[in-house]
Amino acid sequence: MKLFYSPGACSLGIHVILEEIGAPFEAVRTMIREGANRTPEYLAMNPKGKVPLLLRDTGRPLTELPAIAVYLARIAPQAHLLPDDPELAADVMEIVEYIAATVHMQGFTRWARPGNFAPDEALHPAVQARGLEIFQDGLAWLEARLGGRDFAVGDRFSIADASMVFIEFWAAERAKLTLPPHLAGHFARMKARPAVQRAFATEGLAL
Ligand SMILES: N[C@@H](CCC(=O)N[C@@H](CS)C(=O)NCC(=O)O)C(=O)O
Repeated sequence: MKLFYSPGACSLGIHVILEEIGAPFEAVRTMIREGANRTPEYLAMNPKGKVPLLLRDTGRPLTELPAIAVYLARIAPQAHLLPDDPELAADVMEIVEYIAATVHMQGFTRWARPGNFAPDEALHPAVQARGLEIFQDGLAWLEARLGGRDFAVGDRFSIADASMVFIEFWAAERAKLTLPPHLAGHFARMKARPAVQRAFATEGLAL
């Protein structure tokens, strides 16, 4: 398998999952800043021009973080990254989808890429302010949901925890926010995991 990632982008969540399951994969650096996600070769694989992109062993591309996360969890059942219990699996997906669809796309992207939402630069401060509000609402929901527990759902690491890693990273390192206490503890526990450390090291991110 090949993972196309940009350092510190949402692809970090998939990178962590790949390291957790321990399957052989190649991490292909695709710098968004340099437009590597917009070359004809890349667009031929992913016309959306986004990371993460997973090229399966069959050569078929797969996009969208929740879909890739579920795929990886299903092909590596021994890693137990998506619970068998439908109640717990639904709880995991509720978190993964909320992160992907709302906290990321509605919140963080508005703050980081206001031009995607309003071509008029005069509107960018307002777009960014609203994005930050949505992002912070997301952090508050995740904080309450996590409570004093070690993992997002149940008593073991899942694709929900991997998804929380890149949100916590963005909050602490990109937006320079102070993480609320439960998320701060979760982020620290995640960063102590060898798989997370390998993903950060490959992407050149400081722990
Ligand atoms: N809905 C997609 C969103 C992917 C996405 O927006 N990725 C960002 C990086 S975090 C990206 O590739 N941006 C490049 C661009 O918009 O040019 C998913 O969940 O995988």
